[in-house]
Amino acid sequence: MNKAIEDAYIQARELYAKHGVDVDAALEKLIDIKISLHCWQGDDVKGFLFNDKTLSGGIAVTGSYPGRASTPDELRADLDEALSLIPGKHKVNLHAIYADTEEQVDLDSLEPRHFQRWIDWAKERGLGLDFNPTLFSHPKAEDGFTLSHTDPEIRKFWIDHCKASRRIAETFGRELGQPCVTNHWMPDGFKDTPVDRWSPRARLRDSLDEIFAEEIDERYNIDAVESKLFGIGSESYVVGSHEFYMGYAMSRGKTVCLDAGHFHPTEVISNKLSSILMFTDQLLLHVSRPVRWDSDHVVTMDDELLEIARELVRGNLLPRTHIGLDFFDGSINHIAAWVIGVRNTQKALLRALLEPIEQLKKIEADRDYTSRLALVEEFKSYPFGAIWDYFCERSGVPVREDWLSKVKTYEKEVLHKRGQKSGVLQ
Ligand code: RNT
Ligand code: ZN
Repeated sequence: MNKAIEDAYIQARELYAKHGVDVDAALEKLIDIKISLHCWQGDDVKGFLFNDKTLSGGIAVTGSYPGRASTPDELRADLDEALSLIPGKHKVNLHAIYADTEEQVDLDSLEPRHFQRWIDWAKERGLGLDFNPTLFSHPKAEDGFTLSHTDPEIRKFWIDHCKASRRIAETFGRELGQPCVTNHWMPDGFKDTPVDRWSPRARLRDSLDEIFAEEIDERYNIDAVESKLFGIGSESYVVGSHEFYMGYAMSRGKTVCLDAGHFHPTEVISNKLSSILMFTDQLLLHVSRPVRWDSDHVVTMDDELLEIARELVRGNLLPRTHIGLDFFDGSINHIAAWVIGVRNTQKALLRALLEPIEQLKKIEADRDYTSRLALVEEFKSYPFGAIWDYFCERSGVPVREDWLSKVKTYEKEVLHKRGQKSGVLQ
């Protein structure tokens, strides 16, 4: 243990202790919080299953930073690199198009064996896996509708895909000894104002009911449904809106997924956590950062991230919340994007864990709003950085920005060679 880091930690710990905050206990909690790293940041949401890797579904990646992963082995190597720079044991979130197989298989026929190499890789490392059916970037999703399509044949294809996905997820959960969260998101919606808002929603409800009718062991698979306000090409109407999925999840015992970028520009998800978890067992978060719209920027330590973390800690909601990241930035190093996003999420959680919550709650109950504001503001500049550095050092990962030079070295030694191999910037 580096002496300067340890000394700074001991000093900081004393400051927190004055307010009754047990820093060591906070670190014990932090080390147990799993973040799900979304594989799709590693390759600009292209996947491996099809030759035509044009991204559709109203989501977009901009940038052509060289060296993105273009094979499952490359993606796993990049994830290994990212995970070596992040404290703790985490999960990896796969999309169906990331199947690792030489077979020509369509989405409705995917089986657990097509993901065996992912399972083996995760098992070796003690990682969990999460899963997503991919209801976009496919000819059968070309006109912007999938599970709510007017054509029963097309609906059936996507229903079969989602059923196949849940079986794959169940296998992940059973094999890895920790539940897999399967998130259902689809782009269905209209660019312009619809005449009939009802029928697509009724069809989506029925398709989902058919998918979930198949018994899947809940110890291994947790089903989540993700709402959205609008997407590119679905600006006027999204079938799976927030109200739709709130109702669906509540009535069917499913898990709501809140994506930070899927609401009105000034609407925040932090204020929704205590309401939803008041009435449901679990929640899935897609931690993302909208910039003016659902732009899926890399997560930074902004006010909303801090507020999400505070809500989870103050309400003791962490045991019932699955935290996943969801952003895709092709303009910077793909691995750095993961590391920045995860480390920020962990830092925000640490800051929340270091607040004197009981003291603040009492002050608020006593209506001493002056002290509430004063203390919350003072706590913003308490030396959480010293605690974070100690946590990183103790966890055997780079302290502060030291991780960046590792990513730069990896870029030079591994990623640049990929670019050269194909002769183009990918
Ligand atoms: C899209 C949703 C969804 C996707 C991933 C790739 O708006 O946020 O979660 O980002 O499935
Ligand atoms: Zn999302």
